[in-house]
Amino acid sequence: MKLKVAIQKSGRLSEKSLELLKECGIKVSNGDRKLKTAAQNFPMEILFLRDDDIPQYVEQGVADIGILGENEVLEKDKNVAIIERLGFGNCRLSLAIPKDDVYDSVSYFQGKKVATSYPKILSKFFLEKKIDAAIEEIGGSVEIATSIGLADGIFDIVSTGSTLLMNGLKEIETVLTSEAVMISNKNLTKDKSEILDKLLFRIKAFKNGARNKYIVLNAPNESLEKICTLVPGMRTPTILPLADSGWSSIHSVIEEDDFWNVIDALKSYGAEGILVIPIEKMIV
Ligand code: PRT
Ligand code: ZN
Repeated sequence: MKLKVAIQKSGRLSEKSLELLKECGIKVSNGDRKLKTAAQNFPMEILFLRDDDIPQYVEQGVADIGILGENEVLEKDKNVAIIERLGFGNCRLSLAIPKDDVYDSVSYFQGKKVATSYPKILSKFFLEKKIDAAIEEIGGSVEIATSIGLADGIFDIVSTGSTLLMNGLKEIETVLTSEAVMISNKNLTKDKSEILDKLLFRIKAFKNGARNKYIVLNAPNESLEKICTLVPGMRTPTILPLADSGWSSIHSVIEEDDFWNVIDALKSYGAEGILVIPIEKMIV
């Protein structure tokens, strides 16, 4: 029994998707870019597909799970479950118009025409905002649609914004923020669900590791209590006496997000010799 995983064949998410599997200890060789390949040390088969096809294949059970942009999942609107957010491929779906046009509100689009490869998401947005606009569906190069006179505005994926800038456009509404997600067929067999649980366990350990740092520091004993509340760690911090009496070494784990604030506070309590070390995997 193998879990069939669909990932993008060649595109922005391909490399990161394979990297994620690698971080989960799963060995995949795709030297010759086949349509499918079996993992060497995990009950998994990998299918390499266009991202547009992944939702449908997962719905039909051709693949059991898939990795692709959330934008694509929402646009295709298939009967699949989003089971994990993966933290890469971040982008947004935004409306943009010629940079010299005056924009006050979304009512700008009333009676106008917008070009996009994401007609479903856009029409839902216009419906919610009660805007009556024409949607021109095109397959690619959406950013040139206004300059060639095809549309008044565009709705497309934006990451740095430099493509818009180069095409004389400005971003005026973010409709959706997106990242790579894992989707699953809703009727997996018990055997396949068990393999998926193993995979998700490993993904979580990797994500936790990436989000946290191991911290080691020396502190005067009189500040131990305050410092322990700052770096509570997974259960409690480890405290070891230093040879120098009156001082201890503290070992703990802190989150990347409040990293610098914690460091500043630690210093103010007299901590020194602070080492911050990356964590490869973290099982809580
Ligand atoms: O061949 P296949 O159909 O599989 O691939 P594709 O061409 O449909 O998709 P691909 O590989 O371009 O993108 C796959 C996914 O990556 C998208 O569905 C998004 O979820 C995600 N992603 C993240 C992006 C971007 N960032 C991105 N910047 N997808 C596209 N872009 C485009 C953007 O539209 C713009 O034209 O890249 C260009 C550069 O963006 P700026 O804003 O940085 O200039
Ligand atoms: Zn695509």
